Amino acid sequence: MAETIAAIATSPGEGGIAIVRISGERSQEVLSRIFRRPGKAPEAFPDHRLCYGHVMEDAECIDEAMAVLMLAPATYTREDVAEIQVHGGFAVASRVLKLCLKHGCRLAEPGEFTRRAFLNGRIDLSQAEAVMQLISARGEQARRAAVSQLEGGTSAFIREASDALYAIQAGIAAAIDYPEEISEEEAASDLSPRMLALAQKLEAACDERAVRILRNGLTVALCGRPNVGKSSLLNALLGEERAIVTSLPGTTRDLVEGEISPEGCLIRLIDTAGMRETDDPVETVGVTRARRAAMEADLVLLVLDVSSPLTEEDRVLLTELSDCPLAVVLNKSDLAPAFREDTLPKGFPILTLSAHSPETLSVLRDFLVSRAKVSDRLAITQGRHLDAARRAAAALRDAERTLRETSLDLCTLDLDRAQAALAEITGDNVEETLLDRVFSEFCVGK
Ligand SMILES: Nc1nc2c(ncn2[C@@H]2O[C@H](COP(=O)(O)OP(=O)(O)O)[C@@H](O)[C@H]2O)c(=O)[nH]1
Ligand SMILES: [Mg+2]
Repeated sequence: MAETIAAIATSPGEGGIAIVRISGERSQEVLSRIFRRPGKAPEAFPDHRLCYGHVMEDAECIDEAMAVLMLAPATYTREDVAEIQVHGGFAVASRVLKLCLKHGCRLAEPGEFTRRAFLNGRIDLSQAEAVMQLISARGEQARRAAVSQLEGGTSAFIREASDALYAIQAGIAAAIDYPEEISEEEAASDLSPRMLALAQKLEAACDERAVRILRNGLTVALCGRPNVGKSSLLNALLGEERAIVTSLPGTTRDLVEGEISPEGCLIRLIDTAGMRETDDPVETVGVTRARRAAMEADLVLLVLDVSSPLTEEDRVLLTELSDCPLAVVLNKSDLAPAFREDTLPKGFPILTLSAHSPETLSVLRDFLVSRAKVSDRLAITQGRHLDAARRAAAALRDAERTLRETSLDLCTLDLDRAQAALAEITGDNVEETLLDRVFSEFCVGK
């Protein structure tokens, strides 16, 4: 951390401005060497104030720019930080970065600014990860969850669990140290329910589906036999002609994807090849892909054409897909119906609409939103945390069993394991390798 690091903090490509960020002890010195303010001495740079000037390499002007020096500790990394705002575009920003490197900065690794914020104690590990989650958030719902984690939502939940665990560990230690005052039975009858309650609380916070939806959105596969209107429905939901629609069966042969975000909930729609027996080799691959998409989806919409009688293919699909999270869409409601809704098997939602009448789509949109919404009060919103919390809960259950069946002494090992798993989430005493893994997923400049 003794090194001063630099990176382009804005995304590559053309934009209004690009920001080159520097962090470390030499930030002020580097800034004063490369940034000139008209009529001002280079060393008299004010703290936390945006200044106008020019980025200079010797006598050459690289760009007209704004710069700010922020002295520690009130900075992102808690080190001295300098940021130079230049005109957006790769040529200018990379030239300024090169200039910083020439003056002794080292190119920052992915996530290194945030890693320093963590190592300097400004945020814990789950908050550091929230930064990246926030950057990659697609949709309002994912943004809200990331901000809540950044504000310490996950940390508070985990620290509370960790405190409860410390209290249990203290109870065990007291029983071991004072066997004449606290019998093993007394200790077990007091502590065993507390271990189970804590395990349960952690397990309840582990909502795998919610975590997946926050990360990827709700994945919805549009399935059905050919010509029922799957592609028309995709296009109608997207509001654009994404997939090819014709009256010929077998038009869609590959997966066609699109995204919508009604009410801030990201929904990934996947249109598939109509499922049928076919000799066409291309279509066969398409049908295999369609099946896989259905198996992997969070929700399968089985589209039926209400204007023609149910076919054997429809019935087979109804059975075949009944193991998936399924809803049936009765499409082409603008035409005269050829069968009645109550003749369908029971056990899944049925939505009637027409891909040709946009005003009928709101039922489907509302239904998708209801499936894509996750609780506002999720304590755990990331896969890594979910895995660690599950391990902590499992270790607590082991400890409880050991306490009942074996001995006080041995259960301390399980409790230590539980505590270590919780510490992985907040990043207390974690190993370098874990940090490397977490921060390698960051972008450079953050
Ligand atoms: N009348 C009517 N025709 C529709 C509707 N949806 C689709 N179609 C027609 O049905 C045919 C097949 O549509 P398509 O979207 O390609 O079906 P897919 O094979 O399931 O993807 C096309 O001629 C569409 O115009 C609808 O809601 N009402
Ligand atoms: Mg199609």
